Amino acid sequence: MNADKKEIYGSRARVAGESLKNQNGDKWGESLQSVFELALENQGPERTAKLLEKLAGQLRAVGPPSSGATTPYVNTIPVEQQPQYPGDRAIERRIKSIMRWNAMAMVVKANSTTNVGGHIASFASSATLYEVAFNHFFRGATADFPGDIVYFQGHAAPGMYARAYLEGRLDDKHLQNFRQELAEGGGLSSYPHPYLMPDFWQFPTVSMGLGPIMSLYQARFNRYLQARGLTTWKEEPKVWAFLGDGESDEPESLGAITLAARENLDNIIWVVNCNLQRLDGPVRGNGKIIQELEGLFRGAGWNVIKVIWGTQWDEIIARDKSGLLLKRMEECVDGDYQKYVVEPGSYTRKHFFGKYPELLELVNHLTDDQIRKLLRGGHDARKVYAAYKAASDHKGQPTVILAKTVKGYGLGEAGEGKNISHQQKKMNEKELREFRERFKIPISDDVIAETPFYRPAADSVETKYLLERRQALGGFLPARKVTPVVLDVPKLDCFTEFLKGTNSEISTTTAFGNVLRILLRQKSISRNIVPIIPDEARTFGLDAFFREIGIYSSKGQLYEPVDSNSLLYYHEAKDGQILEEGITEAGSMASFIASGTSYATHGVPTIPFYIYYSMFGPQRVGDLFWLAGDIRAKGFLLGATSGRTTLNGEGLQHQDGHSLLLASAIPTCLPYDPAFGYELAVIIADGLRRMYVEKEDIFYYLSLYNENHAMPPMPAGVEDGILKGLYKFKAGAEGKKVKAHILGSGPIIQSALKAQEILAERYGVSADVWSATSYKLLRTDAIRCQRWNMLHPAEEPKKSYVEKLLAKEQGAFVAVSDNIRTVPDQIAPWVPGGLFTLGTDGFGRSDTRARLRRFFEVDTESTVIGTLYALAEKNLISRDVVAQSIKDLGVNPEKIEPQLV
Ligand SMILES: Cc1ncc(C[n+]2csc(CCOP(=O)(O)OP(=O)(O)O)c2C)c(N)n1
Ligand SMILES: [Mg+2]
Repeated sequence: MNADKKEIYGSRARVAGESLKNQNGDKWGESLQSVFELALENQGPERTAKLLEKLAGQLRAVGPPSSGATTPYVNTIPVEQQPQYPGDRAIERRIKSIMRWNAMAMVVKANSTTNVGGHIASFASSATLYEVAFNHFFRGATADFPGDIVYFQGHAAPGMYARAYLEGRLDDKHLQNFRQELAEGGGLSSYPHPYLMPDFWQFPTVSMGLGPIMSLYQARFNRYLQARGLTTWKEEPKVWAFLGDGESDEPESLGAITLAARENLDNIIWVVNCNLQRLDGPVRGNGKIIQELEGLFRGAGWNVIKVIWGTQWDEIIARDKSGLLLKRMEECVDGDYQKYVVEPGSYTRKHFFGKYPELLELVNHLTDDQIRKLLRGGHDARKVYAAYKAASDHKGQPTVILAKTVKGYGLGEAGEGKNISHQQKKMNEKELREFRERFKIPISDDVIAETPFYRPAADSVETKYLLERRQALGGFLPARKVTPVVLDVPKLDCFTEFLKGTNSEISTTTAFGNVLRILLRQKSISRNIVPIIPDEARTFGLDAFFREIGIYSSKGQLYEPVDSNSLLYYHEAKDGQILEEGITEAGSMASFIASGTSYATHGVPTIPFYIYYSMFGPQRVGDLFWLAGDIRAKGFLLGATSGRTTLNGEGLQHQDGHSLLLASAIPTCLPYDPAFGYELAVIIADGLRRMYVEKEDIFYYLSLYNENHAMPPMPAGVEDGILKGLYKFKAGAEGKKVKAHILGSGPIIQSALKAQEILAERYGVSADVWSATSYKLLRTDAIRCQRWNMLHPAEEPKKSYVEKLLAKEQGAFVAVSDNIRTVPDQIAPWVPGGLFTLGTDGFGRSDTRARLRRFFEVDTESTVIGTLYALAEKNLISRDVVAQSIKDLGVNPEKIEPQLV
């Protein structure tokens, strides 16, 4: 605006203000309205919004707190700003109807002969939300574009299968075997599971909340990859996440939304399908989920687009000059809106419009049936398109679209809007006929009861249109394609300093830091390494990396850090390598997963090393650990400050003795409990080879401890044993009559080594000390052999590694570790003569390591006593020796028992 105009407007406003001094509120309102309109016209909406925000700020400073978080209960995009719909709505509607049928038929058919379950109502409510995106937004992968990243709502999976069927990617047999994956010829998995359908699904979403949080960290990871020059994309992919309104109650769903705003992630679009219902009933019967979410997202700095009312409402809303309609829309709660779906139009006329008789005039021209069919925004392709377009074009902020829909849309009596609709899996013949009529599916009466699938011919208008749209957008989706990229990973000889041992006493956590430093020096992979830390780098002594490789920050470092004078200052940089996540184990796991799957998502293998407080691993975010297996993530999880007694002062909530067991339950996870630096090097070097050269879809879990001790050189020939889970570390004294074996892990192997000396010196026992690096791997190998033997009784039985290794060993076997006994007990059935285990069952507490180890009976003295007891149990020594040792070693036999029940 030029200066003259500014002057004119300024003085007009002052004059207007003066003349209003003695006026009533209406006049003030009109006047502000005209200033507002003038501002809009001359300054445009964005600048006007800024000005209004500034004024609102001033108001807050002087006046009562204003809610300000929500906008009226109408569509965010006004009709005038709605773009033309670019597609052929009639054909798209037909395609969508066919998908609705097939998605429903798949579930009904499967449940007619089995009890495998499935969901109809979720996709029924979100079909338009997906179809508009499939026909106009989702971009498939091409040579120089990795494809948009889409998190499909898990329960809408039948809809995605129905589309793939029309696209010709799935056939009748697949659909027939929905949820029957073991049927002949294979079947379709219940939900998005890349582990089960590795060419199709990319992102598991069905455990509510995990899709949403992963999508946020994925969008941020995409920025990280670009900032570090690891991509060559023609354009940036968008990350789309579809979630349920009920799902928004999961802390993982909303707990990280500020990250997206803080990082200006305009590459992410969330679509919340607000059908107002979850599984049992309404999401917010007594409130309005859309308004609640709007307030939250706006407060978090997101761009919020509400899609509440369909096109037919436009003229009704336009004719309401009194504001009463909006008042009515706002005072109704979601429970009311749900009721309007299940009742006839006459009910809505009477109870919704009829509350204020003036409103009845607005719908006088509509029949009851027409009132019933007034669409909600999420079912109106034009409204949905407008929202997607605005979201795609929006800059500087993430966008959430809150789309109002009807759960079970189109199911009619069978479950539209009903509280039972989530669980609906069956439909009777009458309901099937109604569905067919409503969506005009050409299926005849004589076969309808069989719910046959319907696919238009390859040369039909529908199929041609659908394929043409996907071709124009780059290809099919979802599709998981792995580009075979092999990394040149370092060999073990890079780690000579570990193989030779160290003179100084260090912990395995420090040893890991040294391994990481060596890896970061390897040109061939250093760029691919992604260190992830949730605010614990100093705890683990890794803070030197801050300066060395920088902390990733999209904004660089806008301030001078307080420690800028020190060598190890807190260094944030636009191309920083470390993902310093702050205190969020869930967010850090989401980053681990984004990095650990970038080989598949982007064809760019990255190697995550996520190091965290062991106790806050699988126990805290176990569902994400499990998902890491499903999604075929690779990388290293490092549970530091591990061990119920090794982390000593922190007490009950921190001292971990069971993560190894929890991690053992994940099929693709290799859990290790290394004792020495060379074991760590062997495991990591081999892990790199298996994951990034052999391309195995596995990941590693390593316990790291913070106790310093000597790191011995690697004995010859133990590599294979380290990797398989057990090897002899130090043979017992020669020339003793009685033989025993102590299996030790982590720092507690030191108890075993000291016990070895005492046993030889005082009790005449030669005890071999073995390093048990992975009980899970030993067990897996053993059960595989056992199973093979069970099924091949006539053949030469196979022997597992642990059986072969221990076959010729004499005497008693004892295991000791800083974990609960169940960890070593995993191999007990295959140890000759059984295994006696010492461990840290029970709650931890704070004290010195020495006292804690005595308390849990994993110290040297308890290991001696335990070994003698195991020998006495086998009648290899007398019980008197055990009694004597208890006295000798000063252990109180009446001491309290650590585990209470
Ligand atoms: C973590 C977790 N808890 C519970 C469930 C069981 N569950 C599956 S769907 C569902 C209701 C979903 O409601 P909503 O998110 O609103 O999705 P809609 O089907 O209504 O679109 C529930 C409770 C789950 N899948 N994951
Ligand atoms: Mg819902």
